Amino acid sequence: MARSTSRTFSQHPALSLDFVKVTENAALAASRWMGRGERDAADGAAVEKMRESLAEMEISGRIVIGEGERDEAPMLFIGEEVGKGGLEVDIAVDPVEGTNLVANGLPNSIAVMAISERGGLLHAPDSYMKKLAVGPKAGPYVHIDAPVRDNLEAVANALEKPINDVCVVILDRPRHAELIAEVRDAGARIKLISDGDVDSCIATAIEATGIHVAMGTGGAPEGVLAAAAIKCLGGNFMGRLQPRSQEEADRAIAMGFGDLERVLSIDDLVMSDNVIFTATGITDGDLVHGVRFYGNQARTHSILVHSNGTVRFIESIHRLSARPSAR
Ligand code: VTB
Repeated sequence: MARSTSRTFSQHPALSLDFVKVTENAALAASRWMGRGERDAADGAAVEKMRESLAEMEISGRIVIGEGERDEAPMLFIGEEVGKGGLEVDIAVDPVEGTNLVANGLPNSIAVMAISERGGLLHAPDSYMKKLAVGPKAGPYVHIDAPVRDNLEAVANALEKPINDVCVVILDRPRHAELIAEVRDAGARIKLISDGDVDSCIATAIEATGIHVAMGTGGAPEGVLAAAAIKCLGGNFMGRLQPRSQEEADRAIAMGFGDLERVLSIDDLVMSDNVIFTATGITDGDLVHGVRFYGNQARTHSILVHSNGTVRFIESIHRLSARPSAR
């Protein structure tokens, strides 16, 4: 029977575990493609499983961040309705965050999903976003428009560390040459990543990952996904759209972004206080382990964060003989 739509997530604790199954299934499917050099196949497999799993859920879900527009994406397109009916939710997905990482067997690829009540997640255009992510302690002391050195000093102070213990994650792209030079000049450490900034942004908000700041420009939809988790974790995330072309700028304006220069706070990106975020590792990463196959089983590792402040790391063992479709 469909659940009442007037309830919230907190009244449906079991639902959040169902969401984990969705990213687990996507990660299991994508992991079969690890290192095979076929990013689209990895993505396709994960998308299909994610959609199948969402279809089983007692939700009236609407995809607000997905695989693209209806005409370019056969599944999990923006606006697609998912679920059997029930709690009305908006859903942001990235079935494989880091398709190149999976294709090359590199770390930090995850299957990701954020869920909120209707209207709770910014409909980010498929464009770039300048990002700044930090954890709860440093959260109040940084600003995306502050000089890099000031932000890093503020983080070091908040964490009671010397600046040369602070680790900043940056996507390894030519567009970040100046940023990298500024971070080095300030004396902080850098971890350059080839892809997958959602994982790194979230890692800033979890102690003992060894990652304290994420900076630079990456995908805007990925920014909303990361912000959803960071909001639940009490950290801070700020963004600013960075369209790559006039066409992208026009599109953003058509989607309702009046002022493209505007700083997007975590509450602009994630308007709801009622959010669930889940990610399952495909390859090993800073947040979670990747899928490991052994015997006739696969082990997945996921993170589930809830806006009530609970963070769960979930290790699941899947008997593959009982899951023919995951083979
Ligand atoms: C960004 C980043 C993602 O792809 O979207 C990047 O946010 C694409 O950037 O995490 P480039 O156009 O510079 O390659 C990811 O790394 C993976 O989706």
